Amino acid sequence: MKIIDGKAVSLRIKDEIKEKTAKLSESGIIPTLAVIIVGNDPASRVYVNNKKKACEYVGFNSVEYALDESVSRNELLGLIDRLNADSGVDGILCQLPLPKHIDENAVMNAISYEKDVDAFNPINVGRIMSGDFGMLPCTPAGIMELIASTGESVCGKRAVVIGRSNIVGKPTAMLLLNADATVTVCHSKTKNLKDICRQADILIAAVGKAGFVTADMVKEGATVIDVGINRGKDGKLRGDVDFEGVAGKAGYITPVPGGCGPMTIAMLMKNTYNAALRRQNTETCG
Ligand code: L34
Repeated sequence: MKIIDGKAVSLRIKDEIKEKTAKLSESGIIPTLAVIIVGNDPASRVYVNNKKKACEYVGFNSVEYALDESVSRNELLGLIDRLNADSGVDGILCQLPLPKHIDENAVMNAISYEKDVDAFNPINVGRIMSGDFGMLPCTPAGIMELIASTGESVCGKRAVVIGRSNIVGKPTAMLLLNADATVTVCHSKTKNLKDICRQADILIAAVGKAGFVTADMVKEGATVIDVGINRGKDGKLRGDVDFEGVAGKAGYITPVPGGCGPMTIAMLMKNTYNAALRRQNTETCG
């Protein structure tokens, strides 16, 4: 069994972006990410801070908009409109989850698709469905990088994704399909989940339940990607995979922390850099 080191892979990607950013800034363009955080969710605070640190590391500007839990939908949409129109902003990210009184879909719709570095806007979602992979959602793109880092080919392999969320399960299934895997998506209503998982050469756990995937659900030698980040009462992070049990059976496995989390952030840096490159092209073309 080999542990896939998400921290190391993400650092390699960030270092590449750092180098390219230094070159881009010679033409006067510093990639700029606007990060919106609403309320006081402690986990969101950690993730947003990690994103800001990554921006600093690669040489981007980041601007944070910390809004009160009670912010109205119109105030939030007004801020997004201003950021959409601000030519100095390349990427806009509104950290999820949002408070219940704000419709997340409306917010994702409002972020201009060109600045949508999460790729949650329906235009970007639709592009992925139709085979245009220009802007990829960060966690799924990070998962594909982690699989690629093993050197094992995805082509023709049987991939099983547990979880069908819009931000992880569904887009990850599309990316695996595009890489020529045979993909099955499982969820809470799936019958014979264990039997299906046992057929997976690549098993993606995006369930949101600590230790959900146990050794009896894993094929010998499978690549197991753990997307879960569950915070226990003791404050310790646990993935969706029972790491101790599954590690003995998997060929490759990602840890939590240090697996998909850092990769999500590295791919955000990549999307923001690419958005800034498009700004450079527009500016030089007048
Ligand atoms: N808009 N909302 C938007 N975009 C996203 O891409 C996200 N996501 C998810 C939650 N909401 C979002 C994230 O940023 C999950 N997520 C995320 C980002 C970073 C980390 C985990 C999840 C991360 O840094 N994880 C570290 C541990 C952090 C800790 O100590 O809690 C890790 O090593 O896994």
